[in-house]
Amino acid sequence: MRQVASVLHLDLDAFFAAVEQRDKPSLRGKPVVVGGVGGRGVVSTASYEARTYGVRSAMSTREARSRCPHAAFLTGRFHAYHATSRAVMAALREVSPLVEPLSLDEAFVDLAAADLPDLEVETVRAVGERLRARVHEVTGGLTASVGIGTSKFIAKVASDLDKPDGLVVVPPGGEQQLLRPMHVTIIPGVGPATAERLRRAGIHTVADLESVTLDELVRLLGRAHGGGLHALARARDDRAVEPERETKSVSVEGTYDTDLTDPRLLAGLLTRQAGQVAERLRKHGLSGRTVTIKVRLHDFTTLNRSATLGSPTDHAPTIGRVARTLLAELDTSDGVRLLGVGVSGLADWVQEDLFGTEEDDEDPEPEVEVPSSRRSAWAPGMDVVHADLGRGWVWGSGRGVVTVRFETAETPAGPVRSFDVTDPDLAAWLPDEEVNDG
Ligand code: DCP
Ligand code: MG
Repeated sequence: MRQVASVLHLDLDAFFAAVEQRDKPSLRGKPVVVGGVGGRGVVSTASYEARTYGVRSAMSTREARSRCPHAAFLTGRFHAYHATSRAVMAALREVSPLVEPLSLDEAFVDLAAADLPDLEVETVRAVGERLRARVHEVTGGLTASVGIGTSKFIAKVASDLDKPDGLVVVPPGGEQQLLRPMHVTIIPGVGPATAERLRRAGIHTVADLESVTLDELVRLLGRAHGGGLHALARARDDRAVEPERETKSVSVEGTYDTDLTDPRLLAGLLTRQAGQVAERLRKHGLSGRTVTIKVRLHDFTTLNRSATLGSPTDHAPTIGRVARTLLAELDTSDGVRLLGVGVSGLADWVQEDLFGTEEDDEDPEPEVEVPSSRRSAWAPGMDVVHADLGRGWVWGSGRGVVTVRFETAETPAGPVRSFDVTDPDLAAWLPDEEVNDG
């Protein structure tokens, strides 16, 4: 725990839903639910308007529909979330070089490494307010909640206190007063199992926990965990803000309209993507040691698996082989919606192969044909472009008809038009793919 409140935590409000409301003006101020829209779908997040009806992250979409039938139910647009996240992280790095992203919408910033005259409460509060305004600006209108305190623990607790669109500074010395009435699950590392064990010992609040001796806690939870909780109950947290080393990567991914289940098709897609990754690596004179696959399952769960090679490669067959091996270890029997291959840990040179030439492939590249049901699977929320009417998004589809609302972040709420699902003038819209960070 520091003597000054110099750890800042920022978390965007209703992140995916806020991006959707930004890009779909007709949904601003309305209930929006983002997640799996199919029968087995799960809610990723809900706008604050939808939360007043009791819709929550991780709830089944079926339950969300019954609680808030008039909400817009949208599938996710990860390209937009990634681009927005990059803009936010860049804004944070303008303040301090020490930024530790925790997820797409959340990061710690070490204000001790910022160029500030002092770290008094009023000074850091002003930084927090400026940062919130800057995030609003660079994201085209998203709001963020900020917490500032003497440790990561306190900063993170604080950012949640006045959500959404809030700022809370916990002054040095005010930590325990803040924590004492809170439930023990506020402490990082106290999950349901630990909370249950504590409950059985009569420990509910942080104040209860504080009154328990170290020996007692170690007896209850073991040395490491017990010792950690004893310290955190007293707001003692010395974890440093650790900026991620920038890990550049080259990746290719594809999203599919239907759940792909055929293992040969999936392996074929990975092989083709590995070839595209290798081509880009060579074009940029790069090679990397870590091969990653990304798999989004039917229920919206996204899995990343990676393997690190002994030396950097830009060799398509090698990348493909590793990617297929990684995929074989996952259960994809219920279907895959997104598949991607990336190479990271990049070096701008390729290791000479000291053990002779690499074989230029054992298995010939398989022909892959993704069963395209584009014509019948316009997912609600997805970006489209019409030959005459320009850009818009899928409002809904069924019975051979797809309805599109023509609007973007830069336009007012736009008109709705319906088309035959096979209309050749209508196409899915995606931003150009590039070499991307992380
Ligand atoms: N997310 C998800 N599945 C979950 C939880 C979150 O896909 N079970 C995604 C959607 C969220 C984003 O991660 O928009 C950020 O998660 P947060 O927990 O920060 O939630 P929000 O930003 O949506 O809301 P809040 O205003 O509470 O921060
Ligand atoms: Mg958030």
